Amino acid sequence: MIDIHSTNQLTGHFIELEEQYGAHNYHPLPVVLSRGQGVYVWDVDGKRYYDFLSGYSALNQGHCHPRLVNALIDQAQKLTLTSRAFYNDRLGIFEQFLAQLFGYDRVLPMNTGVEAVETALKLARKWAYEVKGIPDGQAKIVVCENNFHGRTLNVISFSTDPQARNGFGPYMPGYVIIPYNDIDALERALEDPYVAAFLVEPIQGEAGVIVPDSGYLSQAKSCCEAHRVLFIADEIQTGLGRTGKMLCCDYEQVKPDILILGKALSGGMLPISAVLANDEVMLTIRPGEHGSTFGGNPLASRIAVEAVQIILDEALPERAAQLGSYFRERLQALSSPLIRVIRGKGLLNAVVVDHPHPEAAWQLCLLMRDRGLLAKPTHGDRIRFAPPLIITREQIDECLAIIEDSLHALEHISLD
Ligand code: IF1
Repeated sequence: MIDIHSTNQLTGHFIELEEQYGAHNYHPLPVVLSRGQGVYVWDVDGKRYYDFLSGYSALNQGHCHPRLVNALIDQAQKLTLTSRAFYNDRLGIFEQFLAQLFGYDRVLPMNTGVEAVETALKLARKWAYEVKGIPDGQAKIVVCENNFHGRTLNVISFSTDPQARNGFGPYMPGYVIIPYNDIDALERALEDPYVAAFLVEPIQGEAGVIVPDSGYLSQAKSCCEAHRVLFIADEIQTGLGRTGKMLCCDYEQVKPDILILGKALSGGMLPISAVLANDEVMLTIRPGEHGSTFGGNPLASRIAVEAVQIILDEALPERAAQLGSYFRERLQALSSPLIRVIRGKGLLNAVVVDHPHPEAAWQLCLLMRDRGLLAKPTHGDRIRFAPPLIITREQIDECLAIIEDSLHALEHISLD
């Protein structure tokens, strides 16, 4: 329940503005933010919070990283947009940097994550017809139950979440849905010669940070190779250090045929996404067949290079791995009766709240907010804990104290 009246006037004012003039496609936690720096955000009254959502992992580098702010300002004073009708002096540098870092021939830049997913799916279909030889219009893409890959009509066509999907039909055909973390199901699905690709999240984020069994990704990759099916990894959320490696697929030495990046590719500055692939796949799309006004603009290109360079320079994947294990161990050691499970890898973590009241997770988030930590529940009973990767051990300790105190407080309030 949003209790606007218990919050102060300024906060209430901004909440009411959004409620009155904004579409009601979100249900935000009642807190109004006006500043961010590093792991912290401040509300309109100057109260400071730890950000444990990190813009759904777009802020791996922390809020307003000084190097990103400088890159943004510097490039904004020179050139921001050319469209792809002309070349610019930043895009090629960005493409070369990303291609060499991840070991691919080519990069296709887009803006939002879902646009990059759409791009990968278009590439897979084009490859299926031009290279694999699937009859035109017959290509199928295999996806997993409880996937989250974005919100376009095409992508929600293969969602299994009724909230994301229902009421938006008709749906795009050509998708086969199998259970996640089930190699046998994948084997069976790939027996169909019309399958072009398998699209998968290395860890399912929206589903509540579902980490598949060790070996799943590498077996899935082998299975795809055996059937000449493209393995497409959606690393929009898991990539760029979040899970404790540069890519989550690195845990199993899996190199996707198509790699999708987004979110932290800009460190939160603006929407930047990218698709990486080798020539055999990438060159099936020719001039005029795909693109975007803003994709690959010089401002985005400049920021993306800086954002990834920060991840490398500050060794953020290693940091996420160490502090993530530490965080989960300490959280486990609280032995709270209100936490049913703790899941995660690196600093992509979630807990499932164990409480009979359906609003308990929401209440816990309000209690944590009051104590200076911001997190948001999903699917009713799950809360993700995913701070910026620049967080320190001392700050993690402080956050654990806040979480512990909030759990105790929840035990002692009555929900009805
Ligand atoms: C919202 C979730 C996170 C993603 C993966 C593609 C996209 C996303 C693996 C699309 C986006 C965001 C969208 C955001 C909530 C958030 C989310 F809970 F919905 F699943 F992070 F966990 N692939 N995820 O996670 O990227 O087009 O949004 O840039 O409010 O919808 P986008």
